[in-house]
Amino acid sequence: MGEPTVGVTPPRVITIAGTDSGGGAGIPADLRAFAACGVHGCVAVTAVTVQNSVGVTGVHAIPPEVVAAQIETVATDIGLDAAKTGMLASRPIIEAIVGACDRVGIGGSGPIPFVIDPVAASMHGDQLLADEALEAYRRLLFPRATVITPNLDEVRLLIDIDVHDRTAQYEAAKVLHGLGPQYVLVKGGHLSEDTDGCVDLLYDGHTFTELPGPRFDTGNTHGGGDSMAAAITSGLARGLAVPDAVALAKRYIVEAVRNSYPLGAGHGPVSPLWAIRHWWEEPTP
Ligand code: PXL
Repeated sequence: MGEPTVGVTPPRVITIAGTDSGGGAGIPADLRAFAACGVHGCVAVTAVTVQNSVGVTGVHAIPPEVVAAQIETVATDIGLDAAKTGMLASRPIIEAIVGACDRVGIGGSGPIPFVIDPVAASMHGDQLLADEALEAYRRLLFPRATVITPNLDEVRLLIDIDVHDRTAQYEAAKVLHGLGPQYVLVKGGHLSEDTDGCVDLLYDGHTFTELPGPRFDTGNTHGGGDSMAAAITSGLARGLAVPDAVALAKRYIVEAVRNSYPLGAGHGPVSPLWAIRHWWEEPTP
């Protein structure tokens, strides 16, 4: 262990994302992952979702200028070492985010690393993004991204490639990299025919890196993608290079899924705070 860090400001990050009233995905997941990874998490809310473990019954978007103002207000006072996006809801919100990010140096040629998790739908298939906003992801956000982290459903929506095997996963990574991000992480969690476990694929335009991991037989993976992108963001805020931040996040998310739990009648969440289980499982002295 190093020196205690009491009173020292931790790395600062922001999630630009939607709420989840069921507490499993979106901002609740991001903030738990940030806490687990030892960074200070700020928030720009894009939408309020009405949902439980069974599904999403309402989506209420925040005015675009309010989303932009949250980002700028935080960046100009607290400061930011990395940023991530989750559910962005609509094209006008994406356009407002791009303006704010350009003004404060998030992504693109700015100094603040930018993780784009292109959230399009919940694991129940409920739509979290307007159809016309996909084009804004490709044209406005991906060229500014340090790393993008699509799952295979998002790959299909974004570039119309149906990934059923590793070869197609490689092809998807190449096509997505052509849209401008520095790194692409094509997550393999939805490749259920994969007998090798759960292999995520990182590509920087030159080198492919496979990140293998176990596959757990659980329906309780709500918030898994969010937590992983939040862990990558935390690693980047700590100054890690992208491949190291992604490798750390992979180890982190495997444990979060291993510790997932049932909740309600539908899909339960992963456990972004698995690492501090000893706090509540061991008796207080
Ligand atoms: O896990 C993707 C996601 C992100 N953000 C919000 C969500 C979900 C999935 O349901 O509800 C708000």
